[in-house]
Amino acid sequence: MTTFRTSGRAIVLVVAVALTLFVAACGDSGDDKADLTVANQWVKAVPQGQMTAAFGVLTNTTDSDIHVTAASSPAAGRMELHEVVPGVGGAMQMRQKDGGFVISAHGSLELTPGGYHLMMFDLPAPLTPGEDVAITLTLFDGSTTSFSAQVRDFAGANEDYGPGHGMPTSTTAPGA
Ligand SMILES: [Cu+2]
Repeated sequence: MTTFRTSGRAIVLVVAVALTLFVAACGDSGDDKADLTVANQWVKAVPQGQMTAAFGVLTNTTDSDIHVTAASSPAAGRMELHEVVPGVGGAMQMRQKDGGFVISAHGSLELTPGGYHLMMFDLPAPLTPGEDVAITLTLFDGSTTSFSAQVRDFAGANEDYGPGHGMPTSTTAPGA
């Protein structure tokens, strides 16, 4: 019995040490990506509905191209990297950007309504102006960079980041 208890405690200790090392490793890789900066970032307010998009200017301060391969946010069930292209019949349609976004060495990429944007699907709750939304970008090397974007009202252009904008009206996109 005594032997059993001792080995039990030993196992708990080993697990605790392993968890500590794991957390430390994650912390290390999280904050070393200051070479991709984000400016003027914002998210379109959504009083109702489940889709919106985030915009801003991504700037690469390094000597090599940076590829953004994915995005995520606690304010969205899932996110995609989108571009807007002429579709059938000339209407503008948005779709996933093949290979993600590329920000060239010492260059910038503007994410703007009607152009590149960070698409947000399956919002669990409406987004009201003034709210802050956390967004994390994943880069090609697996590292991540996070920022906070303010929710703003936007009704400009003819952009409608809601159901029907070149997308099925179902919130379940194909291939999801
Ligand atoms: Cu989109």
